[in-house]
Amino acid sequence: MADIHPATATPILAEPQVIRRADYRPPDWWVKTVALEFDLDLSATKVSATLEIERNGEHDRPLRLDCDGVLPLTLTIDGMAANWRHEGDQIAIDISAPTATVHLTTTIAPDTNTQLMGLFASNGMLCTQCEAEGFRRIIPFVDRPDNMAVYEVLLRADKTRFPVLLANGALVDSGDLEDGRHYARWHDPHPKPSYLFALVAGDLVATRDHFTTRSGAPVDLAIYVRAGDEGRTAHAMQALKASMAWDERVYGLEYDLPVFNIVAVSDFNMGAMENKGLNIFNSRYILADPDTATDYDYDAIEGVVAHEYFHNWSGNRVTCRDWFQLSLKEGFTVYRDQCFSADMGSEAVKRIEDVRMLRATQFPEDAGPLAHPIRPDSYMEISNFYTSTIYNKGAEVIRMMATMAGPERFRAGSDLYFQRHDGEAATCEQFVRAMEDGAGLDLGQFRHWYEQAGTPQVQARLEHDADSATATLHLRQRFSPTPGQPDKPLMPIPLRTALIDRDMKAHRGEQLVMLAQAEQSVTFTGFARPPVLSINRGFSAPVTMDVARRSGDLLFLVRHDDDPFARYEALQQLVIDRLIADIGEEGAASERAAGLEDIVSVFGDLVSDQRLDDSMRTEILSLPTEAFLGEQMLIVRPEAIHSARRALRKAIGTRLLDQWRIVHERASAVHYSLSREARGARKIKSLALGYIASSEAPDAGKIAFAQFASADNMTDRQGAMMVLASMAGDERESALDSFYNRYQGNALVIDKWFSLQTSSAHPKVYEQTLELIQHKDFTLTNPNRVRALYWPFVSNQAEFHHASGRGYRLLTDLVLRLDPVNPQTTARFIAPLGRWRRFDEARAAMMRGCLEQILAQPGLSKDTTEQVMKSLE
Ligand code: 0A1
Ligand code: ZN
Repeated sequence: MADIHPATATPILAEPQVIRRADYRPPDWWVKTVALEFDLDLSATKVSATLEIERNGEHDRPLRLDCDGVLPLTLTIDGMAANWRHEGDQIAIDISAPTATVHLTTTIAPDTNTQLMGLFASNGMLCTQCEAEGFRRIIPFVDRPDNMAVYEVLLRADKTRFPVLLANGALVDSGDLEDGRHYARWHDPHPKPSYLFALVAGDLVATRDHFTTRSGAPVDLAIYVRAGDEGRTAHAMQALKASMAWDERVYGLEYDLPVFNIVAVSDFNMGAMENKGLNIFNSRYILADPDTATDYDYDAIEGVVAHEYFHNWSGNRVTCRDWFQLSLKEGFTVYRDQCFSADMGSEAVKRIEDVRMLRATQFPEDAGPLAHPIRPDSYMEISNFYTSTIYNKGAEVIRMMATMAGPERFRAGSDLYFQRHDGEAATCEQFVRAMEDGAGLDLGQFRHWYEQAGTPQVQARLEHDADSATATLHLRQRFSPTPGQPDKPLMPIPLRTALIDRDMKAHRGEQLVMLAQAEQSVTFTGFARPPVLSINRGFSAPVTMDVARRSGDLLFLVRHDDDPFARYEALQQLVIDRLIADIGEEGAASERAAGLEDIVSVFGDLVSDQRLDDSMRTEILSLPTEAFLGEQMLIVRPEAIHSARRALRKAIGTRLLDQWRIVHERASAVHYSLSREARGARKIKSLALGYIASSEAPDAGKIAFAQFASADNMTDRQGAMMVLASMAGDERESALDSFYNRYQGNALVIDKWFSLQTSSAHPKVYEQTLELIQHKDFTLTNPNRVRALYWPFVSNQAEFHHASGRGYRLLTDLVLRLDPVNPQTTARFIAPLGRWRRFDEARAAMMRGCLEQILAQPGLSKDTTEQVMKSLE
């Protein structure tokens, strides 16, 4: 008689293992089809699965199924009860036939699933998150992306509590059952990996629309939200339709199912998930109306909706062979969504935003203990590799290929990639090969971008020879060691370059200079006078540039460069140089004062420069963050950075006060709309308000409060609130209270209320943060709320790195409390402590002490353990 093991609640405990890319082997058994039946219930959902499996090649190895906290209650092979045994975090079953039907059942408890992986409950609804390894928390399975199967899913549930039942693909049948229950059967014809499986059950309302693909196929579109939220889905729907049309126009890619469903949930670890035909979104990336969402939120929604939609091809039709290839789908899809957003709005502003994000998140990651290549070599917990490196640097690597190929050849490369690999689980190497063959690029040396971590440093110097009327550009590339990679091969670095004539204030055309050697020189002819170097235009390569310049060149570029990114960059560099000199008290005081004059005067010119639109103007006139300034220093000095930046803001605010007032008034007269002009006006309005406040003008609080009180949209309200939150006085308290009361019950706006306070420059921000942790609306079970409170505090450099170490302790306390609830979200908070090498000895010792304290916590999750161990190495 077969031994049927009872399911147990005991987790399978295995030592965290290091998984290596070099060890990849295809699975021993393929699961070809999956038939799932769910009896859905918040506390006990019963799952029954029938899997058609097929031996992969000649061998006698057992079928191995991955499990996480769930074991089969019953298991049969071809109708006969079967034995299974534990092997680490898998179960193994001996099977003699080459093909077999596996039937198994499990029971799971969604309402205690606070990790939000697998099947979980959120506000009374049920939904899944299976990427990367959540499916194994529903049933034991060959839970790896190279196993692609066809799924049929039958959902049964109480009709009153769960009137909506959704899964991947298309609805094939539905109806009522006895006892107030009902069912829905869904079929997805496209073979897919288990990480793209999804189901949703709940009391939801749908906003519906239609799209007809360019070959004439009709698609029903729906966005499901909780009752009451349906008035906030129009923008997301608009973005979805625009994305569908854009992918047809730009990549020739059409949608491939008769339905496309989106569901918004409030408890979600990440932004959104591209499950085939059933995207599940963090509600913050769906819900928007002018009263509750800022212009920034509108853009984020457009970008994330597009990102998930684009995954239908770059991710779903062509998926990843293994998780080391994650950037194959993520880097490419981020690049695609960046280009989409650039097309929908301003290309120049979008590029600046993307580079700012890269520098704020990816550069520090690449310079610290968690640095890894965009195609990593090993990991312990794959959830830790959904990083800015995989996503944003991954996108930069694709962008470099696009720059080298030009639009037409790049499209030929991507066409070939989709043709060759449609329906497959592919690798980064296959993408590169398709680009070589389709776009005609030689990417031999370029492959190093996939292999090595760290941000390359490029030094540039322009040498002029009056006799020969030539200018020679001398370039060098350098790399700093990163964990496990002490020496690095050279990489080809595409640098869009122009030499600007000092008299004409123009150049004769841009050139793509490929820096492929350690040192390289390029000579340009026909320059009687030394031109001004404009390099890495549009940020064509994700590198740091160290350019030897004559004094005045940066000012010249701010005024005359025709590349908007280069213009922005020149002013940022000017400001950074100024601040770093102030912090280090470098140079004579008189020189520093002259430098300040230059900055104030160029800011003054740009405030009213007719060539700039308000959105671009705001980008250019925003100062670099304290954290970014810290990145420029070997040892970060938080207080000195804070006061130098504050002093510069004050000087710019005070000296240009009249201009800021004029801008603020001008922008305040523009009525609310989503037009570019109106959005630009709102953006510059709050920037101007910020400078007015920095000037410490006596009426600043009054102006800010007036903007707050008269605002008819969230952009203006939040912009004013940000300024008020950093001020002392009644206006602050009264605005915060009125904001809270107005939006009580709207979780996304209450998130803003938390963030506004913990990001402020108020002298009591630490004490206020402690109070907010105790607030009745704070909870550890909602990732948005946790991030809303803690991220701004942790990113507030001067506060988090307070010399007493209190900021570190506050974060450590969070980590220890959150880890048992939600390890994935917890692990993301380790990186700020991992930057200890960049701080003075006293701070470094305290940061390390906190990491050690975390590591000593019994039962610490694999996610957090990996990040802490790497941070201490
Ligand atoms: N593939 C998604 C990101 C994602 C990854 C893991 C998740 O698990 C919690 C959720 C979402 C994307 O790139 O949009
Ligand atoms: Zn993605």
